[in-house]
Amino acid sequence: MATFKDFRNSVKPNWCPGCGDFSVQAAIQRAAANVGLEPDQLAVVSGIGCSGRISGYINAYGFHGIHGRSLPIAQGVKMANKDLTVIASGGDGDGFAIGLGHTIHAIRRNIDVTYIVMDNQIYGLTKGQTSPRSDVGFKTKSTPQGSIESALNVMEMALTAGATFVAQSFSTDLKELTALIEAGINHKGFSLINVFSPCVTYNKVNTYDWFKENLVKLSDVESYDPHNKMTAMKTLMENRGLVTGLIYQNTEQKSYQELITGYSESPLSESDLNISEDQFNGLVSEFM
Ligand SMILES: Cc1ncc(C[n+]2csc(CCOP(=O)(O)OP(=O)(O)O)c2C)c(N)n1
Ligand code: SF4
Repeated sequence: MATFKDFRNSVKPNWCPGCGDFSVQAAIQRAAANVGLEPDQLAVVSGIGCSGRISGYINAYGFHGIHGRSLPIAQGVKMANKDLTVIASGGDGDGFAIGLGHTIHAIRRNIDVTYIVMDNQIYGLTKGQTSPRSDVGFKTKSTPQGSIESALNVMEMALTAGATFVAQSFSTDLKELTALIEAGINHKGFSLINVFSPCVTYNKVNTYDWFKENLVKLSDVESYDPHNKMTAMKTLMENRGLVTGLIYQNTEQKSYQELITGYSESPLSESDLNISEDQFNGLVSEFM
């Protein structure tokens, strides 16, 4: 049986020392081993951004896609091979700016993909511009006088879009984050896990200390019920979205794969194409 070490490869991450994304990588590797996966049973698909590099740092199938498009690719992978566990990942710019349309529709489609967003409330790779998660007043190179746009409340947005699994964590809390990723993988449907993953180089406001002071752990909230959507929404609104833990889960709703008519029992990727080798090679050469 694989351990988290089997999900390591020889590529050295080039994230800045202290970047929150290191812990997210470790949590994915631990969660994959804890749920009993082998590396060839997992695909990690990512978009573009510092966080997007994560697909290259995990020993599994990996696809480093284009900016904001991890979810269309991840959904295609899942539809082609339903036996693979598919994780999509990227930054808050990737998923909540350019890729927001895909995020909303993947949520309401409830396709069985675990989406892990490394939310540092800034664009890291392009050297520090505001993201849709930046707070009002946040000063960056693109907003030298402070942002005048309000931050997107992504957890509330996910609830209203019909999400069946909504969770949030903090990258230093490896135990909680690993458990949430395990729960997301085991959830039969789309799971959104937003991870506060500080950018130590460009975001000097939302630092590790800032999160420690501001985050509320739902496990500390007496009798919090993650199966009650009204409670989930109220708790988010009362705490400015700054909560960690399993916020909401609906285990009743069927996933896309369970509902789609004629979806094959065996993975499409293993189906016989019923074409000759010459026809196959002709098709492949069209795309080369
Ligand atoms: C279509 C397209 N538009 C813009 C860019 C430039 N770009 C690259 S990464 C990025 C945003 C990075 O921020 P985020 O997604 O939050 O990831 P982080 O680097 O913070 O992990 C942008 C705007 C791009 N690569 N492709
Ligand atoms: S710039 Fe920020 S997000 Fe990018 S690797 Fe460095 S600390 Fe991480």
